[in-house]
Amino acid sequence: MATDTIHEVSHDLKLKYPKKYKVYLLNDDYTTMDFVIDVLMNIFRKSYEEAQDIMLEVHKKERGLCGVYTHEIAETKVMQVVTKAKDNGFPLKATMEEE
Ligand code: NFA
Repeated sequence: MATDTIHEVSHDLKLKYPKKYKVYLLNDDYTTMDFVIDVLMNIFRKSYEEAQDIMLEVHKKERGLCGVYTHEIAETKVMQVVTKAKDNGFPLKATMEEE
């Protein structure tokens, strides 16, 4: 019966929204401002203007929000930051926390 079918479907399909995670860049004394802007544009897909604003926020306030992502994407962004920073000899770090 059609109504049974609809009932079954609505009972079985428990849609859960994935948790979201905020990714922050952390300030340090050694990473250059230009490199942080490069990271924000190429890993976090920000415009030059947005990247400049976020970089300055990190520089002045010790951390700045770069984006909000699902767990797997947030983890990947954090890894990409550390890898790119290490490759270029900078100690730049990123963190993630549940929204
Ligand atoms: N504080 C760094 C400097 O003065 C710049 C920086 C900004 C580093 C944002 C890390 C994050 N060279």
